[in-house]
Amino acid sequence: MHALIIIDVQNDFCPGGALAVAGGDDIVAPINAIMPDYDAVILTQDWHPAGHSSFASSHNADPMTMTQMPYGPQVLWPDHCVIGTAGASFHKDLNVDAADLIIRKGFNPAIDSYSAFFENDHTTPTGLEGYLRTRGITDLTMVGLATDFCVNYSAVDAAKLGFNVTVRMDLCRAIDFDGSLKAATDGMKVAGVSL
Ligand code: VGL
Ligand code: ZN
Repeated sequence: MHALIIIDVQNDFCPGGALAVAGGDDIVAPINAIMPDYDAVILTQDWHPAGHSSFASSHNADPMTMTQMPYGPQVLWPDHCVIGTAGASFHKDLNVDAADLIIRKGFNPAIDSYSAFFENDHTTPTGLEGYLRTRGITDLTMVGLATDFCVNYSAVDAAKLGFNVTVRMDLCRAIDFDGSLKAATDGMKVAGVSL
């Protein structure tokens, strides 16, 4: 059984959004087109309470600077994907109706969650692993935003958990902050992810 996991195709990560990824909206139509090819379609949704600890505004810091959290280094982002806002909604053209499951992440105020499987402490699970295993899913194809953050962390965690993981780089777009795209690509290869 093979699932398509569509990471964070939300307005704030598309052009015009708070944390816009260049070309983020280019991937929407081709992602819709491949949905019927999979046994399951899963969407993830970045979903932060106002004042989230990953927001630069919560630290009186500039966006795109680093801070130290109890769980390790953390990029401080512009406020984005705040629960219930238009920025947190899926891109209007994404075929949300085709999804079997929508998994939200990042709602714990104290911990960011790039990965669809674990929060950034690398131990708090989102529950997605159990969902996939109980549905007999062994193979995952990942697409979405952003290549170097949420797609990367999700793909590496999935590979570590023993899933066969493919990332469709043509259906992802990157933030590419401070060499993050190269680091992510290298890290995914080392983890055994097919790119
Ligand atoms: C993401 C930064 C902060 C992502 C989410 O979806 O890649 N990046 N929150
Ligand atoms: Zn976020």
